[in-house]
Amino acid sequence: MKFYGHPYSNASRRAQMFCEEAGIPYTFITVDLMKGEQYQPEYLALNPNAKVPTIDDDGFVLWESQAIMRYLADKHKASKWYPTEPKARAIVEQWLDWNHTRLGPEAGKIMFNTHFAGDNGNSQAIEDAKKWLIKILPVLESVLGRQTYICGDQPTLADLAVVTNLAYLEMCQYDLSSYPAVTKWFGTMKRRPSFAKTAPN
Ligand SMILES: N[C@@H](CCC(=O)N[C@@H](CS)C(=O)NCC(=O)O)C(=O)O
Repeated sequence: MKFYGHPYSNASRRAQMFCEEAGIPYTFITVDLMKGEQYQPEYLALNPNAKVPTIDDDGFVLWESQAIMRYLADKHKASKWYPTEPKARAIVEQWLDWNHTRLGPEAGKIMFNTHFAGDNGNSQAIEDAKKWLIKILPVLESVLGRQTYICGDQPTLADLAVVTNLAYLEMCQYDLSSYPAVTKWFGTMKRRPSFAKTAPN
């Protein structure tokens, strides 16, 4: 399987982390976002959004990091990571959607305006995102105060997806000290070999 990604992309990282966790073989192909390789016609033919990640699984092309995770988990029968029982699966879906629609956009804004935008970084956008995070992170704190992982006592796709956004916040020196349960879980997730293996170098 060809895996098109970029080391600093949190979206790329979450799907790559899952490949590592599930032992799915892949060849990582760097799409150099800084050089604009995502706009090359060959890449746009795979992913018209000009974003990473994208996979080419023996001719089956798929983009959107969390869709990639779901597809690979189903294909490789990784039900530990993506349960098949309807209620257990629905909870994983709930948190994946939460990650994509609530946490991800704010973490992305902070990361983009701190590290990627250079002199064009928008400090107001960072402040606005921080205001949203004050509403969003307590939701995570609450669930992790009751159980070890986001969906229960075992990590699932939701933990892999969410941890990549926490990693973005950490890269921006975001202070998590008001969230002890999140901090503890983040430490646990960071000790997984898949986290080190996919770290930007
Ligand atoms: N919702 C998409 C987001 C993908 C995305 O935004 N990727 C970023 C890197 S994190 C990207 O490729 N950006 C390149 C650009 O905007 O030019 C997913 O989860 O795969």
